[in-house]
Amino acid sequence: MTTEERIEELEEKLAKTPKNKGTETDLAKIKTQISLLKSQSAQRKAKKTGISAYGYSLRKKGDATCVLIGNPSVGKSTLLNKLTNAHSATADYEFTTLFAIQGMLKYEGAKIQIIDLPGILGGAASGTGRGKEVLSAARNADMMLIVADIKKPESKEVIVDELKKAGIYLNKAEPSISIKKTIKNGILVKSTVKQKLTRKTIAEILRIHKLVNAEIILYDTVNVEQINDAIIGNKKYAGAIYVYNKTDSISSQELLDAKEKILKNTFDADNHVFVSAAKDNLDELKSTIFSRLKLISVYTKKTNKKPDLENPLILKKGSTIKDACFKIHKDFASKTAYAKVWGSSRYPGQKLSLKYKLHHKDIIELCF
Ligand SMILES: Nc1nc2c(ncn2[C@@H]2O[C@H](COP(=O)(O)OP(=O)(O)OP(=O)(O)O)[C@@H](O)[C@H]2O)c(=O)[nH]1
Ligand SMILES: [Mg+2]
Repeated sequence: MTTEERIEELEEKLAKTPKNKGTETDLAKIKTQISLLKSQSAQRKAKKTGISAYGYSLRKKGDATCVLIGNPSVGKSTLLNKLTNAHSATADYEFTTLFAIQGMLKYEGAKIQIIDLPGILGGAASGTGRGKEVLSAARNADMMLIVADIKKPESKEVIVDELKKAGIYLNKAEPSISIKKTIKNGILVKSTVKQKLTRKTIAEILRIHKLVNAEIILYDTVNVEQINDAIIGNKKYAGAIYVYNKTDSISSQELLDAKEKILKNTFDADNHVFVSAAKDNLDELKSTIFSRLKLISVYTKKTNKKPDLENPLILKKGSTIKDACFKIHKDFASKTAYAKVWGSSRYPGQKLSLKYKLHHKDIIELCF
């Protein structure tokens, strides 16, 4: 029996098993066996075909990396050229871009690397065109800019689906799960929150992965799939912005109707941006990219000097004064006693400890 046949057999078994509390462990076992077989088969295929992101992936640079991904001819290269200093060839025929091309978007002092990828079609994840290589390059990015033509908005779903098949989850928080192999005592299940799955079921899942002695700590309420993902470790969580391009090619009434239809059933309207790469200045898209990457700019100043507004420190939202010190120089954190903060502090120049969480556009003066 081939792996594919075995997966099919297990999927049939899963469909036939009644879903209730009494069958929870059995269902979890079948799901886990399917996950395991699928990941083994994917690994084997990747080895055989030598799939790599060669020619499609570029080294990460700057404060964060975004990729432009979508069907051919939706305007990805036009967007890259407009957002950055890059010159990626654009043309009105499909598959104009054949390799990854990069540019740097400078916004609020941040340098955001944008990578233009070749267009992909439905079926990319299972090997249509150069789809697999493109999806594999997309995995490295912090954020996906999923581009669709406003006249074919449903093509966004095709791309989301392909990314999902390639193991990339969009705009979802990664559940916090820690798994450690131990030397003895079997399987220990710990949880800081209430779980729907029983300890017995969770332990069975680990056993199928051939973990005999291990400790699993769950910091979130999780399902079988999430535990499997954490053990297999081949899933990627990334942010996504859905960019509907070529708004100039339809009338303003058609645009209103299209927006209403697209946003009607979404929970995350903030992640949808409507642009004309040909006509707009793309300010809204730039600010959405910056805010969804959860970056903040923090300015530094020296004693009795004005702050340096030209070269802010770019930090992840939630960063502390200590993180800011590290970004300047790795030795700075141990040398700094406290910092004076202007902006989010209670009063200008308030002295705050290294644990203080900074906000966008704060000004700091490090004191030794
Ligand atoms: N009307 C209009 N045309 C656009 C817009 N953006 C891009 N185009 C045109 O659409 C065609 C395709 O644009 P590209 O930027 O090459 O598209 P792409 O997504 O990079 O295509 P591939 O590299 O083939 O995947 C070109 O003729 C562009 O001039 C837009 O906002 N409005
Ligand atoms: Mg292109």
